[in-house]
Amino acid sequence: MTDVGIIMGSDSDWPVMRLAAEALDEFGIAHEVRVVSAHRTPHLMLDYAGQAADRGLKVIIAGAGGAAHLPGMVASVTPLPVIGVPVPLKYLDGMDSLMSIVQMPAGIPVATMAIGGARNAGLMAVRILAAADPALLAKVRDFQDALRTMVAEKDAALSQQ
Ligand code: RP5
Repeated sequence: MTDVGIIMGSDSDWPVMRLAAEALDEFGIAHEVRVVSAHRTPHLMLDYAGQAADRGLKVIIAGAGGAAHLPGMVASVTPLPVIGVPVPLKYLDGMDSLMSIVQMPAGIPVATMAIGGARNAGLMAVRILAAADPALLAKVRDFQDALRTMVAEKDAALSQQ
């Protein structure tokens, strides 16, 4: 069963979006990866968003750059939670992508990550799934413990300087 759909407006987004896939892999979450463009393949986008829940997906991670309409448009069609990733492009440092995704009208939520924040998108999807999965929730707790340990070790190393 594939739980998470990772979609992006172009294969040029993959160097950023692969971080979401890697985070899901770390937690053993089955996912699919597709290029679905709001502007170049609008009918495919509508089909994908319209069928996602019935196909068994539980979360969609959508990344796009520039005039990044993909996450919001997908969220307007699917009842699933949509996590948006603003992909930084050559100009405007990703601010255009962020603004295109974050300011959604009331009623159509998109959980917008930081510019280039695909790893957190993957981790957010894990947390959403973990809310109804005690075994996965335990893995999230272990992950948090590992972060605390990592910081404590760095703190100890620096304090010995
Ligand atoms: C957006 O246009 C895509 O998400 C991508 O970030 C951007 C540029 O696409 P390419 O011209 O690289 O295919 O829709």
